[in-house]
Amino acid sequence: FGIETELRRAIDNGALRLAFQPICDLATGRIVAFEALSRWRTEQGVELSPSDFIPVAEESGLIVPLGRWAMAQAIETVAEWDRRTGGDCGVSVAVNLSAIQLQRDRVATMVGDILESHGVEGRRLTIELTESAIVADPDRTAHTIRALKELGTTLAMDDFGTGYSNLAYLQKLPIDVLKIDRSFVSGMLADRDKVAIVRAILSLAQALGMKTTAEGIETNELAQTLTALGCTYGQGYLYARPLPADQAFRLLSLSK
Ligand code: G
Ligand code: G
Ligand code: NA
Ligand code: MN
Repeated sequence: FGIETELRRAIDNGALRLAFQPICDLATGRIVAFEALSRWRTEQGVELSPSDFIPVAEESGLIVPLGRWAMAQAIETVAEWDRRTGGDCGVSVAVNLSAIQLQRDRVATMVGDILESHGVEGRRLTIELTESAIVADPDRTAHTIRALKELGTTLAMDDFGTGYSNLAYLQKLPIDVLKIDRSFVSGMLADRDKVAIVRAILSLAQALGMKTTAEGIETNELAQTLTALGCTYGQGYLYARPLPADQAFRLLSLSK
């Protein structure tokens, strides 16, 4: 009923869009990737954020077609940017997978099929997972995560430090990147406790041979501090808001 029916129509009718937010190498300032973020403009003209409709999609099972749409759209966009560049456009794309998606063991097959049909290599794709996705069913997800890794994809742990998990999974799973949650990053310059948490995450990642992405960077001062602390990548309004695909490609072209 209601929102669920509308969401089903939105998936079928192309009312969903992806917005792309750049992720930069902090040491060089170069854009290395874009995170694909779903957007839904409803029939009433309201712009809904994923936190409004992903839970509805998960409860109704619509997360399966929605997830397939987002993955296909993101990979197709990179393939399109490659064509326009006349070769490798130089960035990868990051796509979010929710807990329920990760518990479906066919998700790796779905990703592999989409990569293949667009002729895009797995190394051009980062999968963003959350801790809650892993905790929900560790054995099942471990199997799926390894299958995704075998496709050559990069695995990033999103919202790191905000979940309820123990850290044993970091040892067991082939995680490449820890994304430091915005709640620790924004305001850290005026909060010693936040700095302590960020430092601890950076040191943990370094010890485990993982890279780090700081989310929610809004000022140059924050970017400089995080660079000095050894954080690998940065994402936030300082660089750009999530942008329509064409604007994202223009930004990429201008930054070369
Ligand atoms: O763009 P915004 O900050 O509103 O996104 C809110 C959250 O929704 C983000 O944390 C992001 O990880 C998640 N999200 C965005 N797009 C998708 C998507 O296509 N699928 C899933 N599962 N989560 C998404
Ligand atoms: O859950 P995830 O971390 O993937 O969510 C990303 C969300 O954070 C997006 O909805 C995006 O709009 C938002 N976001 C990205 N950069 C910034 C930022 O610098 N400041 C704030 N306040 N929000 C941001
Ligand atoms: Na994310
Ligand atoms: Mn995040």
